[in-house]
Amino acid sequence: MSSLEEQIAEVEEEIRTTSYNKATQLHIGRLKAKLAVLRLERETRARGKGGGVGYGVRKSGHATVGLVGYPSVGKSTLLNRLTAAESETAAYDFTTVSIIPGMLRWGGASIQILDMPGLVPGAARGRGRGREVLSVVRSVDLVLFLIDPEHADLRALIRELEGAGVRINGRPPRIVLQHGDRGGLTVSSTVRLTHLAGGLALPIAREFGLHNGSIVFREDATADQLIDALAGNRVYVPALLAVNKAELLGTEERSRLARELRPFEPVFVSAKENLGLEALVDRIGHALRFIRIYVKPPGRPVDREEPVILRQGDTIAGLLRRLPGDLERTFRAAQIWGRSARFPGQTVGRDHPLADEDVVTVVIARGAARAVS
Ligand SMILES: Nc1nc2c(ncn2[C@@H]2O[C@H](COP(=O)(O)OP(=O)(O)OP(=O)(O)O)[C@@H](O)[C@H]2O)c(=O)[nH]1
Ligand SMILES: [Mg+2]
Repeated sequence: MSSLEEQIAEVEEEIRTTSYNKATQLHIGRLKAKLAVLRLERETRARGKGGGVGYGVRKSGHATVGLVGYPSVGKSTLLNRLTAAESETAAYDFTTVSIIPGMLRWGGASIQILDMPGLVPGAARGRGRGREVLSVVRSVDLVLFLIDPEHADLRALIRELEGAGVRINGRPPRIVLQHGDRGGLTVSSTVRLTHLAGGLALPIAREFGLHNGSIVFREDATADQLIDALAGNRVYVPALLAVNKAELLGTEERSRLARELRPFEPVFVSAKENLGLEALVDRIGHALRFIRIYVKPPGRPVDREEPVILRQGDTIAGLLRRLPGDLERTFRAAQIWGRSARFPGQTVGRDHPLADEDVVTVVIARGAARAVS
């Protein structure tokens, strides 16, 4: 074990064994910050070694889903059922040793599913193919956790992702940080702070080397949230949960598992017996929040046959990237009809967020060749 690993293990151990109360609050906050800084250092070193770079898979389709679970829960069997992929499956652990992509159609959208090596505790330290899996997880649009009745410890899986800076089903904390050169550190808030009242934020910020500047809380954040804001490299990924090998479960066992797994609402499936897969695909499709955009070329009717598939939150800029021609350069404005329009035919710019079934006409700069045809 390198000394960095030892330091990480020591701090983890101290956090685990210190009981949390008013008197230890400050100490624990500082320890958590220290741990986060050490983990960042580990990431930086790992990147320096170039580990896992060749592991990258080309993303394709309209969205990418990563299959995450312990070894042998049936990830590859599921991928093979859902797509035309042929990922090796076997009754022993670590059958899959690289990232295997498959493609799934849902409505008009194509969804890329990535089968991955099984995740084991200690993945963030580089156990198994952990580091590579975690780096892929950071880039997917949705995580599909797969567990089975014998490997049902979802919490430990989530902790593993959290240790690598992945936040499941969360959103970034509403904290605004500003670095300065001098004058010390000021903390202010637009709401009443209960978790970090009484200057608790300062020692945490110092662990990250933030000594000058300001922290503005726009929500009653916890120490963990402040640490996330300070670390700055967190990714926020939505996730679904499926329980495989469900043909082995009776009704009672299912309800017990479902209770334990709250707030997740697991989909029970059997990849082997082909059960529950349609429901699972529907959940995946909905979770990805696709929207359909119809293009109306200037002076011509709307093309209702082939919508452009985007995702909720995407803007005109995202649409331009999907259309043929050099629209990103020649774009002048867009006209829109539909739910995102304040009035029919509203003129909007690149930053305008689109809604499902909007109709869009792209207006290009005069003199530029007509690109939308
Ligand atoms: N009973 C039952 N067994 C299944 C089911 N799905 C997969 N299996 C079996 O579980 C074993 C492991 O399946 P894999 O698909 O290789 O599992 P994996 O999660 O990809 O495993 P790793 O690649 O090693 O991480 C195989 O023997 C499968 O036949 C299922 O729905 N029910
Ligand atoms: Mg596999």
